[in-house]
Amino acid sequence: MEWGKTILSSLEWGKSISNREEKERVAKVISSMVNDGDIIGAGSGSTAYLALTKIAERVKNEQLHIRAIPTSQEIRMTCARLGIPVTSLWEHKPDWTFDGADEIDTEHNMIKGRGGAMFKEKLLISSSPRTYIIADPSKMVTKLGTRFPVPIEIFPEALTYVEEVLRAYNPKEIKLRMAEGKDGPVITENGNLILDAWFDNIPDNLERSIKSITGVIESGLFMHYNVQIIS
Ligand code: ABF
Repeated sequence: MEWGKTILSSLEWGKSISNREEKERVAKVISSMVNDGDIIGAGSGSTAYLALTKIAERVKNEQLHIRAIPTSQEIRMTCARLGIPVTSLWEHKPDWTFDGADEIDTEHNMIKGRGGAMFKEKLLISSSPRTYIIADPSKMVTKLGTRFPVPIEIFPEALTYVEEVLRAYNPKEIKLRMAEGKDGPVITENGNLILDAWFDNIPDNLERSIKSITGVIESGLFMHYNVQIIS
């Protein structure tokens, strides 16, 4: 088998991306921001995927030397397939990060984590001096929690305890995220479970309150982060 002519190189992802035109547009804006030598935090999801493909075109055409820090294994594989070298937070601080989102309110608070990678996404956004959130207009909401629950990554054996404590914050519903087409829960890249919690109201301190529960690794609530929205 010739290295480079493998299953990885033949994969064609992103064929069924919704709102593709809008996502391509914001992806293009991100690729235009890349400078030679940049260390870039690379977010997950289809919009981030499209941004990476556009960045890869510039890297190839303009012989740019950049490195990406991926927020998920899927994006790490995408980088490998597209020929974008990767590094890690052990070795480099990102110059900037781009990522997608599920919901963004008028104050730029966000719900992320539909793909289950919110822990690493939050780590990269927190480590970056600048973050751009690329979102097609369908992601803008007047109130967080309208269309998506708050995802919460938890240590597996903490399931019952975390659920009990979470109930004190009056969620409408809490569900264990199940793997599509399987009779089992989603297991994150970190070996954990995800609880999806629906709230009528998401006060400013909910992110901190959830994070303070023993057994919670991270939530997909991003309240008052220093992000610039590209929509
Ligand atoms: C990541 O990808 C997640 O935090 C968010 O859940 C998702 C958005 O995906 P898409 O760009 O496909 O809508 O950013």
